[in-house]
Amino acid sequence: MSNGVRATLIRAIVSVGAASILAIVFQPAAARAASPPTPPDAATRSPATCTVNVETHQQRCFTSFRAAIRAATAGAVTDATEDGKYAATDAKLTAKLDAIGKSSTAASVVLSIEYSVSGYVGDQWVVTASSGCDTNLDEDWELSYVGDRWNDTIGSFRGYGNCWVRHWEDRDFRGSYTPIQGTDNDMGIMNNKASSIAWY
Ligand SMILES: [Ca+2]
Ligand SMILES: [Ca+2]
Repeated sequence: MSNGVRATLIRAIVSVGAASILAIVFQPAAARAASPPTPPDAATRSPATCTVNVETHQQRCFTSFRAAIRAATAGAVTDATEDGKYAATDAKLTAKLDAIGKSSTAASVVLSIEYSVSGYVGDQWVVTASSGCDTNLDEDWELSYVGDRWNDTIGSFRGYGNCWVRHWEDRDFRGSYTPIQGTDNDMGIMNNKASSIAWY
């Protein structure tokens, strides 16, 4: 084994060790029981564009991101892009979803949009609720399991309204977790690992 290979191997081992220590140190406070979301009927389109409601756990998949956003906002936003690529960096869409998220009269609000790939690309999963997040950093909504379709796939996300988001490595808010963030285009060691999520 050359010195270069050995150094790389040692770095890899140290890196894994650090991740394990993080997993041990950052244990969530409590596990909360809830049934997982039901699987979507048509999530095979690529990229898949689906919605989930955190209260009913109902998932629906759509033929375009525009249609998904129309449904997620109960018809309030009809002009999102067709494919949803980089939607997290779309200032006009962000302003509309932020306003709906902070509204007390909206029928359906978007808590966050989760992407299967870092950089806000890949499959899109639009998370909705009947109301948004408040301005206190207490927990407002949670999913104890993201469901088999989205488990270990999330690579980037953006929260809307007042919502900030935390992702856990394991279901029931266990294992390593991300900081509470408004958005993240690269989830680092938590890339493709999230199994439960909470919104604050
Ligand atoms: Ca996981
Ligand atoms: Ca809150």
